[in-house]
Amino acid sequence: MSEREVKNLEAIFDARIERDERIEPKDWMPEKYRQTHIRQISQHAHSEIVGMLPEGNWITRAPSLRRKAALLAKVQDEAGHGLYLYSACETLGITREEMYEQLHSGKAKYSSIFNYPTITWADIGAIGWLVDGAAIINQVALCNTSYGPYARAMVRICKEESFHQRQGYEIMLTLSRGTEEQKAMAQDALNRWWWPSLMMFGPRDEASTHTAQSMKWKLKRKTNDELRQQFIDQTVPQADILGLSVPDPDLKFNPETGHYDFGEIDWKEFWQVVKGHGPCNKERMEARVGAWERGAWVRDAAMAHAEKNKNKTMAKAG
Ligand code: BYC
Repeated sequence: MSEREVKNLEAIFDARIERDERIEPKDWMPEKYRQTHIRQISQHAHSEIVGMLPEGNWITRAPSLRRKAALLAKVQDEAGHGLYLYSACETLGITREEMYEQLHSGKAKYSSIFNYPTITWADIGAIGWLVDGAAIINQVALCNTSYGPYARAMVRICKEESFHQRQGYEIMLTLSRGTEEQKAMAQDALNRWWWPSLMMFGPRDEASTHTAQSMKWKLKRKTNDELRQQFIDQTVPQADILGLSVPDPDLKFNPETGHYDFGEIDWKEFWQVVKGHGPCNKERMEARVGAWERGAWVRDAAMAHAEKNKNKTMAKAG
């Protein structure tokens, strides 16, 4: 294709984005748009799958049958979200195996939040309330993203995610209205999950490599800082209802801006975790790579079965 033809196609593409039209898999798109989407959607899928691990840790120890059933369903939903997202990403021309390889080799990232340990049952409440709460704020904005398969996956995921957030909040409510010990457990979980939850939204806008371009392509509808502020404004009043205190001495409602001012995030910790040196990075990767290796015989058997069926069908037809 000549340079002029590419320029023409780019102009048509930009105009479609401007008109808020959805881009579909067979449409022409700039190579950088495709690559950026592969990066973000696959990392999102990996986050869902790795995100099953900290919660999976509590399935056998949930305090009642009701709690266990709800947690099992939540973790299963997360596997489903991962699958929708891997499928959406495959429409951009990358295979599932390539995506797994990128995760297992450390080339692809996944959300920093899943590199923290789940020490007590209250952590399951805090994850639902804060982590799913942060995820919804990010994902509601993504329901309007410009790439069709990603936007449609997000609509479905958000519906399930809002249920996850409520089940987490209900755990926190029960604990915070329970014994002194239970309330202390809930406060401790909030203390440990608050700052990592704020980090989920990514670096400050001025330090974000991709935000400016992703906003132009309408992949991102809001910036990292805008979403983080929205999360804080929404969550602080919820902590008040629980009677728990947010571990930030600088947190204060600012009547002039109508938003909460908040303290400085420990960006050194954020980048340490992103680069693979968080408390559980090694453990999470070992779990994923181990599952892939242990599952080799299942994949081989499925392929052999498919091959056998294909031969049978061909023999019948022939
Ligand atoms: N953790 O230029 P930036 C869930 C990386 S799962 C790790 O701002 P971007 C759930 C970033 O990738 C929810 N890395 O990037 C599941 C980039 O590095 P690369 C997961 C991070 O993409 C189970 C570099 O830092 N949600 O809900 O414009 C149980 C510079 O950042 C993080 C999604 O994935 C981080 N927190 O913006 C419970 C949402 N932040 O790629 C719940 C979809 C940044 O150049 N993703 N980095 O090597 C997004 O919305 C965007 O990708 C982000 C980052 C806002 C996360």
